[in-house]
Amino acid sequence: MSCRRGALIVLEGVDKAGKTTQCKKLVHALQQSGRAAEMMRFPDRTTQIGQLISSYLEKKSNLEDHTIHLLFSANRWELVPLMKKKLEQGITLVVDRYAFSGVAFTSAKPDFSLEWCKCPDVGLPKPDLVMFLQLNPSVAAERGEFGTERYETSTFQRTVQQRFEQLMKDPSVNWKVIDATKSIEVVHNDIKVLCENTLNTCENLPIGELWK
Ligand code: NYM
Repeated sequence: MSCRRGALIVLEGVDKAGKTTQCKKLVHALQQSGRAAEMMRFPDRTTQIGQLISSYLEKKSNLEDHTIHLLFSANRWELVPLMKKKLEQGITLVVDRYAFSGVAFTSAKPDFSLEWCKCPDVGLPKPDLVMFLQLNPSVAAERGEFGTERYETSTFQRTVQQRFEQLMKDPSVNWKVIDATKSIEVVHNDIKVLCENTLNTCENLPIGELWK
C-alpha cells in the first residue's frame, strides 16, 4: 500500500546524533524500494535567508537572538510551497531538522520561552513522523570534538536536549524516540520500520498544520 501523497518525515536530535547519515540512508532505502523520496535539510543555507543564517552560525556575523530565530523560521516558510508541491506529487520528504530544532535551540538561550519560540512556526506542514535520535550528551561528546560553529558546546547541547524533551511531551506531534547509541545499521533498520508504518497509515490523510 502506498501514500497518495508523499509523507513528511523529520529527523531531530542534538548534534552528533547521526541525523544526516540516517537521512541519507533512509532516502536511499526508500528509493531502492521504489518510492519517490528526497532529502531536505534546515537550515537550507542555499537561499538568501539561508546565507544570512550560515554566516551567523559560522560566527562571521552577529544577529540579535529574536531576529535569528525568525530568520530560521522564515527559511522554513520560504520552502513551504516547494515542500507542498513535492508531497502532493507523491514524493516523500526526509527532512534533517525542522521547527523542533528551531524551538529547542533558541529556547536554550536565556529568557526565551518554548511558547514564544513556537509561534512563528505555527501552521507549517505537520510532519507525519518525527524521529528523535536519542543520544546522551556525554556519549555525543565521545564521538569527537564539536565543530567551531555557534551552539556547538556540551553545556548548550545539554540544555537543547532538555528543550527537546519538553517538546516531545506534546501528543499532537507523532514523536518516536530512536536509540542512537546503536550501530548505524541497527539505527537505520529501526528507522525503516517506523517509516514503513507511517507510509502505510498516512494514505488519504491531508497534510496537517503544525501546532495548530
Ligand atoms: N538550528 C537549526 C537552529 O538554531 N534553529 C533552527 O531552526 C535550525 C533548523 O543550526 N546547531 C541550529 C542547529 C545547528 C545549526 O547545523 C545547523 P547543521 O549542522 O547545518 O544541521
